[in-house]
Amino acid sequence: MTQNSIFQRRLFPIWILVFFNISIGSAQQKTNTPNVIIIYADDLGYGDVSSYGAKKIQTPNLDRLAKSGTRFTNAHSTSATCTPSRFSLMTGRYPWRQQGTGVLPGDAKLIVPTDKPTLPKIFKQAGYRTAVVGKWHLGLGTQVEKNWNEPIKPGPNDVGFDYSFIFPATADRVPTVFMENHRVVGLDPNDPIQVNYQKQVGNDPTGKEHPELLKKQSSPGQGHNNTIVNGIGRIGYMTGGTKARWVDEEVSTTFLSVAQQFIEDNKTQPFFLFFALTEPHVPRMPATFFKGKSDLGYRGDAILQLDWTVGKIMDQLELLGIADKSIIIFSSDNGPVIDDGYQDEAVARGEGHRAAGPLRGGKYSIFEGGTRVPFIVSGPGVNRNHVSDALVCQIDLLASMSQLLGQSVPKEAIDSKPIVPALLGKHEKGRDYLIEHAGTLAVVKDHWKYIAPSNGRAYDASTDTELGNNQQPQLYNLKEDIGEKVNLADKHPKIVKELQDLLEQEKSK
Ligand code: NG6
Ligand code: CA
Repeated sequence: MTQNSIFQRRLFPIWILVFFNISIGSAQQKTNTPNVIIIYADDLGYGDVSSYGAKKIQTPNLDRLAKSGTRFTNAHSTSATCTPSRFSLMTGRYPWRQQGTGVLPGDAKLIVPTDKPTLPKIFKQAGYRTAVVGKWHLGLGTQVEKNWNEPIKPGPNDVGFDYSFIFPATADRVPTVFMENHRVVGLDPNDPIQVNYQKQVGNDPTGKEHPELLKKQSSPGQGHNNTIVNGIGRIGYMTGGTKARWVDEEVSTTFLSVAQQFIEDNKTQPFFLFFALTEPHVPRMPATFFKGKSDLGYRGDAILQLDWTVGKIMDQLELLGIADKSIIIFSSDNGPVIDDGYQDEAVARGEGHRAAGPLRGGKYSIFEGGTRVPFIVSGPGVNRNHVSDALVCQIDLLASMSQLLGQSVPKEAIDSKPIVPALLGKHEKGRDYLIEHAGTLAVVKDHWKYIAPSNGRAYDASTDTELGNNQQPQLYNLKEDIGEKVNLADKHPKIVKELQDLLEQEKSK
């Protein structure tokens, strides 16, 4: 007999019912405020994970996560690069609605509005402690010119995170320092930092002038020849802050230990952690322990390090006895790229490994390889050992977390859909359609994908990527042709028109 029916039949005196009600109420409270950890990889492809079909690399921890939850086959970032995908994850708005949301330099100003709803603010409103640990790449401060030796505001702490431990942009962009809350970590005031993306500052050697100082696995193929830090040429110039500069091999374990400390500190109260990993983005410089472990070069080794990191978080939740109260959402900010501007042997050593799996294109591409990424959800209320084909997007997390926490979806988050049943793997229907973005735009609805005509290049030789641009409309049947090989636009003008209209309607919002 259920507790409800006991109540209905009034078998117990009222005071017992009242008592029961209270305890049921607080139990519900508990399950309605699960901890949420988003683990966000950088440039990890659909085919880089063994549960997604990778054969040449094994990711046992991600596979364990998939087994304990739901693995999505049709999940997306909004965009085929980092900054725009993160922008939409934070705001619930497509990045192409706002100017200046492309890949940012390391000295960019903050692009997330401080006065609008954000994903972490949803959690804060529900009484959670919130943190971001890892790659930020959404800008800092109010302008490009800033003093890195003083607190820099606004930043992550001003858009909803109680605590932040980040690096400002990417591993290949200066400044190569960590920032805790508003400040550079470990900065010696007698050795101030200066950063510039226009011209050289100070006397630090550059990759362009001193290639002999570069490590073999990190010599630049494209760009990446400004200031050298740890034998790696970066994008942008910096000087000073010598003690504050990170050691590349330690970046990942530094983030892990900070993330674990945050989890430990908040084990008795609801928390939201956005754990933004740097793997397998360039420069791939895994901890010594992982070097050579994958047989695929440092890119593969970085993926093993990523997988190990995910396992460490899962183990910690178990040890603390909070795994059954914690939802882990794992995904990647965009698709894979093998050569992203360093000669790190990823191309030669990665032969036979299909980082995008069966998908065409990868990072930078409007083909599915650009935005269709691994996406795994596990935790309380999530269907276990399940594979879902529902169409879901990271942009939906804002609305869905509002839904999960019993809040109304903020009206500003116009592109975010509340799809909790789909995200928990309990319903196979996700969103109705999705706009994908990589310079040009595409619409995916049911099994059809329409790519809007574009004058952009069809192919980028430096990264060996099919960008997917075409001056003609493209239409693909993803059910029969996941590799987007056969353009059916001429055959199905009505479907083309319907999706074009849908795109125009979305653009005019
Ligand atoms: C490109 C960089 C690439 C990477 C990318 C951003 C060169 C030649 N290429 O401009 O290495 O940093 O920007 O990647 O410099 S993302 O994942 O943060 O979007
Ligand atoms: Ca990325």
